[in-house]
Amino acid sequence: MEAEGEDMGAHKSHSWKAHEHSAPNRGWADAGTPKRAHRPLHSPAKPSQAPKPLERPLSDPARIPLLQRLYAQMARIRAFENAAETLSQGGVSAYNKTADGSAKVRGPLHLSTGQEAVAVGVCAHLRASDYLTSTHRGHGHTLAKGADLSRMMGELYGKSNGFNGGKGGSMHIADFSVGMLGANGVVAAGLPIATGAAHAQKLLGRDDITVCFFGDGAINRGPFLEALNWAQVHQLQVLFVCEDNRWSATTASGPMIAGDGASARSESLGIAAAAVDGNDVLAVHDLAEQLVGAVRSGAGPRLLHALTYRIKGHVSVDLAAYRDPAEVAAAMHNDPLAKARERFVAMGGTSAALDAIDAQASAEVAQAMQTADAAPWPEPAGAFTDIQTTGDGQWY
Ligand SMILES: Cc1ncc(C[n+]2csc(CCOP(=O)(O)OP(=O)(O)O)c2C)c(N)n1
Ligand SMILES: [Mg+2]
Repeated sequence: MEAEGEDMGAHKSHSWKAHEHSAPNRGWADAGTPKRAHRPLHSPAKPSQAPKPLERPLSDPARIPLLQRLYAQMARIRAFENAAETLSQGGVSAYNKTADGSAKVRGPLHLSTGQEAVAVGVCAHLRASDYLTSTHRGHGHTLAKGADLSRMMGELYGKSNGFNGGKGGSMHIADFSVGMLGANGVVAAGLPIATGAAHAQKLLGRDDITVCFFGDGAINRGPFLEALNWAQVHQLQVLFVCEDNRWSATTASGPMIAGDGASARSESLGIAAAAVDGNDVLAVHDLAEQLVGAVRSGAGPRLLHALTYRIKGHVSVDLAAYRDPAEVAAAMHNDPLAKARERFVAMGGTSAALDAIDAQASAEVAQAMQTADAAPWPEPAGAFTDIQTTGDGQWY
C-alpha cells in the first residue's frame, strides 16, 4: 500500500561541524582529556501529517471475504474469553468474592469483550516478524497476532502446555515465535518496551514494525510521554494504539484526563494521530492499513486512537455495578461482532456463514479446554527455573 504521501526524507542527520567551530572552548580538551567523538545529532523530528481517509466504501460487497476473515478472528477471541470467564468464576478473591479453589482458571482475568475489533483490525496488517506489546487485557492481541489458542488456554489453566509452562497466567503471556513480546500487568509498561523493540528493529535495519497496545488509563502515566518522545526523536517504526474503552478499572477515564486525550498528546510531539470507531472492524482495518504502511515505510511513529467500550467488568468477577446500566446497554448495541454481522448481511453475505464460524470457534475452544485438562501440571522443580537470580548478596 502507499504511505501517506509525506516527505520520507525528513530524517536527515546534519553536520555537526559548524557547531564544533563555534563551540566555546571550555578548556577540558586542552587539559589532556581525550576528546569524545561527536556522533551526528538527529535533526529535530518533523511533525508528521495526519492520514487522509481511504476512498474505499466500507459496505462494498467485494469486501465480503475480508470481513468474513476479520469476523472469524473476532469470533475466536470472543469464544475464548467467554469460556475463560466462566472457568475463572471462584478463581479469585476480589470484588466481594472469595476464591474457593475449585476454578480451573485462577487469578485475575481481564476480558477484552467488546474490544475485539481493535486487535483484529490492526493485527491484520502484521507479519509474524513484527513485534507487539500488550496490556493486562491481552488475550485478543495475542490471538490476533497469531499465537496458538490452545497454548494460551493451557497457560490460563496453569498447565505445562501453556506459553509460560503454566507459570505466568493471563497477564504474562508471551509468544516470541509470532512476535508477541508480552502481556503486562503494569499499566503503561508496554510503551517503553515497544519503543525499545522498535529501536532494535531500526538498528538492525529491518522493515518490521512494532505495535504497542495500551489503555486510555495509561496515557496519564509517565512512560506514555517517554515512549512517544523517544520514538519521535529517533523516528522509530512503532504504531501506538490506544484502546480507549472509557474505563480505568473502576473509574471513568474521561474526568481523569486533562486536555483532549491520547491523539492531542501525540500530536503535541509531532506524531500524527487518527481516531476511529474501534467497534467497526473494517474501519479499524482501513485506518491501520494506512498507519502501518506509513510506519513500515520509515515515516516515523504514528498513533491510532480507537474508541471502544469495555463491556465486562474490570476483571472477570467484577460485575461493574458502579456503571450506569444505560451506558452498558448502549454499548451492547454497538457490539463489534454484531456490527460486523449486520454489515456482512447488508453486503450480501449470509448469517449462516457466520454461524458456522461461531460454531468452529466454539469447537476450537472446547478442544483447547480438553487439551488443557489433560496436560500435566508443571514440575515442582520448575518453580526454580525461568526466574531471575539476584545472587546471594545483600540488599542495600
Ligand atoms: C502502574 C500501575 N498502576 C495501577 C495499576 C492497577 N490497575 C490495573 S488495570 C488499571 C486500569 C487501567 O486502565 P486502562 O489503561 O484504561 O486499561 P483497561 O483496564 O481499561 O484496559 C489499573 C489502575 C497497575 N496495574 N499498574
Ligand atoms: Mg481503559
